Amino acid sequence: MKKLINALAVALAFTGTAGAFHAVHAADYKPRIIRFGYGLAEDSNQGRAVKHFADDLSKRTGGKLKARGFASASLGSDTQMQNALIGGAQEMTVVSTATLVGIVKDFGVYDLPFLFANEKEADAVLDGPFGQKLAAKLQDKGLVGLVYWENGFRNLTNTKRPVAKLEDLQGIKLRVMQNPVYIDMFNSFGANAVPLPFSELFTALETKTVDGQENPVNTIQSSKFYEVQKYLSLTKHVYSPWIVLASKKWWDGLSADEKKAIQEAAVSSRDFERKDSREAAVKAVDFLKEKGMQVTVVSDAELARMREKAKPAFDKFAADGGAEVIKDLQAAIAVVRK
Ligand code: TK8
Repeated sequence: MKKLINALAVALAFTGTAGAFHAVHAADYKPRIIRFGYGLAEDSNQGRAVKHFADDLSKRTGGKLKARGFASASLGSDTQMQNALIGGAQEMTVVSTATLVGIVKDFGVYDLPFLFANEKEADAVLDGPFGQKLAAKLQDKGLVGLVYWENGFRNLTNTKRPVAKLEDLQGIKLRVMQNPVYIDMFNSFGANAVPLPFSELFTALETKTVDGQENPVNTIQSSKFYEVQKYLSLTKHVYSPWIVLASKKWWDGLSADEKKAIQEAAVSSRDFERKDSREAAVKAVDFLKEKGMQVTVVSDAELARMREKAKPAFDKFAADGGAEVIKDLQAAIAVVRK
């Protein structure tokens, strides 16, 4: 190493040109600690992907940029972390896009039920112009949207009864994300929708403040909801994205090299996370059965009824300023389906 430095010093002394200087230009990385908060357990698809991001970023920057993961909402719920990022008190987070509606209303569009037919469609739309344009709307609000991760298709759990059809949901107190589309949708299904932050969900289920909830099977596993929930219905009613965010206040103070390294590590984490989540989801249903959950596969005919019932939620979102973004999303999906 010393030899190399000497050789470079000699080369520089001899040439002294800007060109030679450029050849030894070290990337501009300052030692930084990045607090990266997230809602799920460390041992979850979210936790594994945060770790992947941290390792990847450290490798790219010779250990200068260190992301430190804070699991289980220890830095706050999704919405609290969003506000901490806006204020500059926290550098990064990953949250459900559904919890961003208080900041950019259009994010509610992803929550309309039965939009994406499969993960491939979701990836193409989220990574393509539609997803990018929507993420860019966060900039004015103090957030930088880096990449989308997969939370996954959401399924229902509860303690009351197996849910095989709409009528079975009648009167079930169901925790939903703090988002009007979810509230309207589940109320229209006959449930009693109770908006709560995810960080309060396990306790709410345990104390029977609510009877049920809905989340992807990976989360039902990693958050141990099987300990407090008996019935699982495979409804796949919404494909739910997560979005990785940086504080704009903090981001604006980074060098171009630092931004580039973070962006590249974020893309790497996205590819890792989607693959990892999909592999885990294949095994999760069997795991949940082994833990004693009773699994109901909801028929296509019933899912079509649910879709029909959710129409008022669609219409309300459209009437509330969402018509344009629904149209754009449907057009983007149509392009992928061609
Ligand atoms: C974790 C949440 C979670 C989401 C929810 O912080 O709230 O139900 O699905 O993944 O973002």
